[in-house]
Amino acid sequence: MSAQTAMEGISSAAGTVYEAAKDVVRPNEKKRQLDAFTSEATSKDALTTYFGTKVQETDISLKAGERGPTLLEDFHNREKISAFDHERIPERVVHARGVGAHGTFKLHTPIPQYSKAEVLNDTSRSTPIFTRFSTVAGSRGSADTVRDVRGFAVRFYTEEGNWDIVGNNIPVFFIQDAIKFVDLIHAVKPEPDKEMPQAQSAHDNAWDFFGLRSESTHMFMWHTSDRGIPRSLRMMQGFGVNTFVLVNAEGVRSFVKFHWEPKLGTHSLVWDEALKLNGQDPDFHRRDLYDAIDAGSYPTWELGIQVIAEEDEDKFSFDVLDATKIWPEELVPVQYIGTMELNRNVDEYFTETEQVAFCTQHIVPGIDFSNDPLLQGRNFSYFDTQISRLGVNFSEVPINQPVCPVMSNNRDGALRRKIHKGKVNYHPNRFDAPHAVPEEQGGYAHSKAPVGGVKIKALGPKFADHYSQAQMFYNSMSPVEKIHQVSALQFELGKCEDESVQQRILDNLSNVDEELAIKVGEALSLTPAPATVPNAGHSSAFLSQVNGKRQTFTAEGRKVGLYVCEGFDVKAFLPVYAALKAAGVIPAVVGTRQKTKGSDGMLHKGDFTLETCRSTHFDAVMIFGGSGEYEKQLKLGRIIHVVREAYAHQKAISVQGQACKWLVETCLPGLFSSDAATSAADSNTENGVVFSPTLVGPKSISAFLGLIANHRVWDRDIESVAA
Ligand code: HDD
Repeated sequence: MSAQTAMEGISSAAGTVYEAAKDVVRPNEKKRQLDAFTSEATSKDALTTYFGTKVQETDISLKAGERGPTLLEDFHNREKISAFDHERIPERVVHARGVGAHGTFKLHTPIPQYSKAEVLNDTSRSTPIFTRFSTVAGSRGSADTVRDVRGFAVRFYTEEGNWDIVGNNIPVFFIQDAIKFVDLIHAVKPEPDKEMPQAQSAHDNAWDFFGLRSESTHMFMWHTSDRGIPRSLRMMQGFGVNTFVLVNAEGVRSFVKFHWEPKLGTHSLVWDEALKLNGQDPDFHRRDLYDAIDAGSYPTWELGIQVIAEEDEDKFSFDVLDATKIWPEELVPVQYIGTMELNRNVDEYFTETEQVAFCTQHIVPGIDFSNDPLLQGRNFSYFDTQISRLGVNFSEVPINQPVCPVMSNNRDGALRRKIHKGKVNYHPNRFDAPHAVPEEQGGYAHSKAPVGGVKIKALGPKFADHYSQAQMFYNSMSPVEKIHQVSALQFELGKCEDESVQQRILDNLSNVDEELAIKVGEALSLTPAPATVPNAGHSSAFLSQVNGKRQTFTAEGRKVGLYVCEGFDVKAFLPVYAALKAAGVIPAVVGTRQKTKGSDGMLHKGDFTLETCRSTHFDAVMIFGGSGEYEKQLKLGRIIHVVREAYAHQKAISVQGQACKWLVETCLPGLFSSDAATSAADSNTENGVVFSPTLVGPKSISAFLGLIANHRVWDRDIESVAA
């Protein structure tokens, strides 16, 4: 190919790809576009330098004699080391640790009454999606299961341009005004003197800030609830958090909050599990997402909207522009309008997940910004930060390119790829190229909204209420969630060293709930001040993960560890494996070795050994029996620990054959009735343990699936079992 042809290729690459993409099925648009930029080395490819010279030797550098000095003349050596030296780009200031996946969005309920956005009206479309989940505080290499808010950023590659909803798994934010974001993040990130602790809010500076800015109380109640340690990224709600505006074809504006509702329900780890997983599998969440997608168990979410007509904005006790407040679903129901499915893992982490550059300012006609004081600052910050991470031409990175045509008079800047032909780069010009587009033909026109007032550094009066929704959140929790919250706060504040920090938070907590503050204070040997804003007793039926109206209970997508030893009962094992798979469960076989001999005399390859996983990797465990010397193998401390730990983490357990008696007598003595292990009934269940002394019948399987679907055996007495 001549240089000229190559350049023409580059100059038209984006346009050609778009033209080609128009003719194919829509969900493939982004994939085809990315494929055009993708290369994969095969054994047929020659190794070359960046500039195409074939390389003869890449393992040994050029030297003056076999044992002589290395020569600078070796351009391949220098290029290789130099490229490596510059491999890293600045990690995100926040949300540095993340994982992304591709998917599609399909609308099922058009909303012309609220918005003229095509993506929210055309049900024939399948819009390509890229979603990135993240933690907030940790560095790029930190662990997944820390207590933190999770980022939930979704990009729609619409035919009208990119639309990004850059949200979290918690519907409210710590602060009300973007100017405080810098202080919030400085306070929460590792303390500046010793750069500790990593990926944790459990330190003086974070709680100092939360205490002094009581507007953060509502969000830290969510953060220290079970929401701060999600079971899976597939099992999280997502929220746009900020108030946006929808605009219909008549120009009528409505306030909107965006919601993502997971098909698998909203579930969490327990704290002991989260702590252990940080060491046992720091990639727990990203692995879980990749594995599920690879297994064809595609996670889905419903896109929901809460809408408040512009003229109704003053009808609520909260300010609709205040990001520290939810719009209770009792007052403003969520309307579900479409489904997002994540169905394709990335090919390369860096070029896709690391370089994706979300911006809250990426919106399309039919969507607009409200005066939410957090939002305008965000619109500035995201664009700005992408310039420092990726350079001013970050829009040309393949993952950031829209699937629709792009043409502007912006030029130059570092690493500009596109070669524009022609004479003009300004507007107006004698060719009218490119031309502005009237609103009725799809040009983005900012919606007409009245603006007034004097310049002032202040917030609306309702922003001053910092406690009523924090109270509502706590009041809405089930008893077990309240217990978790007390422990979480005792942990977080217990890690603070400055008593004044602890005391201020306790005093603020009194305004949420005096009893809560007293309980937390007990662990700190401190007494909270009496409430100045007593708990008004309001609650919402939609907030609890245990008994909330939004919750979904399903065994689908759950991981179950099937434990086998040498000589395991294959006849009992095979139907269970098949039944779990049929229910959408992801089973994993754990053996004492990589290959375990079964009762059929064959070697069966497992997914893990007792060394390579722990009970924490699974939602439920099942231990199989066998014949002969089998019981001896069950005496291994490691496998006994699997049962005790899973029991203490309130997980469903199933035992078969000899494992029944072993569980009752060796693993958990004194916790079961004497005939639990021997009763021949199909489906003999006690304390969330399903016993199958012979084969595992259909009733036992459905009892086990039912327990898995419930997420935890919440009423199990775990006091006597250490995890
Ligand atoms: Fe932010 C990243 C979510 C307020 C400034 N933010 C970032 C990401 C998410 C959020 C999910 C990661 C996106 C990705 O996966 O690449 N941020 C939120 C939410 C907020 C919020 C839900 C409250 C409603 N953020 C917020 C404010 C500011 C920022 C008020 C600044 C004034 N956020 C940033 C940033 C980041 C970012 C510094 C870091 C990396 C990036 O943008 O791309 O610009």
